[in-house]
Amino acid sequence: MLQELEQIRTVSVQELEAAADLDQLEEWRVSYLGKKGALTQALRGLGKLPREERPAAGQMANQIKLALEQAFEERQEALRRAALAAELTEGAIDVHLPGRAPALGHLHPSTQTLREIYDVFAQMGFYVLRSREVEDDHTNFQMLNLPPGHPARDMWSTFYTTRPGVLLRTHTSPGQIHAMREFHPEPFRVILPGKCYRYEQVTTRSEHMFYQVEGLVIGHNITMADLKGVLLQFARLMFGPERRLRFRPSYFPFTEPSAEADMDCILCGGKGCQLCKYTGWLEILGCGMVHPNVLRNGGYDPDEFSGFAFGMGPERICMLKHGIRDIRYFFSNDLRFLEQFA
Ligand code: 2NL
Repeated sequence: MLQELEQIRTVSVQELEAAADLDQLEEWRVSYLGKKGALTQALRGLGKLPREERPAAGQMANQIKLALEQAFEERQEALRRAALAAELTEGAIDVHLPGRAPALGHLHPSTQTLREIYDVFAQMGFYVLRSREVEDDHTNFQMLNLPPGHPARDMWSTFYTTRPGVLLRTHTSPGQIHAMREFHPEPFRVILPGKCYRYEQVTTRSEHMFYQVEGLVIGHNITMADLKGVLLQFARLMFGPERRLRFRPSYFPFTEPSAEADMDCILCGGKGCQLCKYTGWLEILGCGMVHPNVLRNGGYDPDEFSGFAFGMGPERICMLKHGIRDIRYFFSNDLRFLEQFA
């Protein structure tokens, strides 16, 4: 019996040290200290021993029981600590790692160009106004000296809605009508940026949605000289202090006379190159003196007031500035293009 107990002591201590986790430790506890465990069985077997052997065996069995219980608790404590340490290491955050930089967005190239344009005209005292994109035929065409059937309406391929007379504006000019009706009879100068829509073939030079910036100045004794001075200042602030402009006669129904403004080529300075198609000039905007009918429609007496107006495409301005060859890059959301403006 004593030998048997000694055997239990040796083997159980070895096995206890081999228990690698709390599950194995529990198995160990059941197999030695549990109700059917080896030591418990041995203690039960004491009664069957001859009377004289009982005290020594009983003492030893109790010693072993106490020793094993203590060893169990120590091992349990050690394993618990190890498990906690492992958990902390696994889930640990390494505060020394460099952070992940958040992806910062930036303004769209059209918006950046618009803001450069606002800056230039703000310096010359222009307000920036905005107006609706869904218009009526009356304001988009008729008030701008384009009555129904007027051949110049062919210049604007229009997106009509299912409601008669309601359309997507083809230019920002209807916003200028709203401006005149709000400001009259006071003189004013505004620029009016915004999206415009045209039902036409998309090419490298034209989109069905694009921005326009229109300017309008109404006052007493406003002349073509004012128009030329303002637009030259615009070209120089936008493209460089040496820029020159030339004005070519043109036609718009809402201005008379009308002109196209060309700027000397920013690449070759007028000598002729691929960018200016060997003309030395780049077309940057259309302009003219406000037609008397349009002044009248806006609430101004053409005998007392005069004004000039101009319109430009910021995408075109941006393309010239950065040598972009295809307008479709602007609204096709290709990040390889857009991120160059970060
Ligand atoms: C172009 C030409 C232009 C205007 C827009 C305008 C507006 C009113 C009265 C008179 Cl309310 N004119 N706007 C005038 C001349 C040219 O735009 O080629 N834009 C891209």
